[in-house]
Amino acid sequence: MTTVTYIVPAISCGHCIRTIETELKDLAGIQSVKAAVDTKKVELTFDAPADEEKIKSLLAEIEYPVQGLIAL
Ligand SMILES: [Cu+2]
Repeated sequence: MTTVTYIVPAISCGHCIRTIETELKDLAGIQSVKAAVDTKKVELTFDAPADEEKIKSLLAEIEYPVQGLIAL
């Protein structure tokens, strides 16, 4: 299992959080998603077949592009 934390500056309210969490949970392999308005971060855990490329393209498609990765 892999854990990543992304910076997603477009997060601005609870609706953004719900959209991001709902869309990402539909992606095969995603184990958990936690998005936060105050920090504009999305923390994810995933296994194959999900990978960072798929996650980032999905977020870009729904207008929440990833700006950076917070190294653990
Ligand atoms: Cu919003």
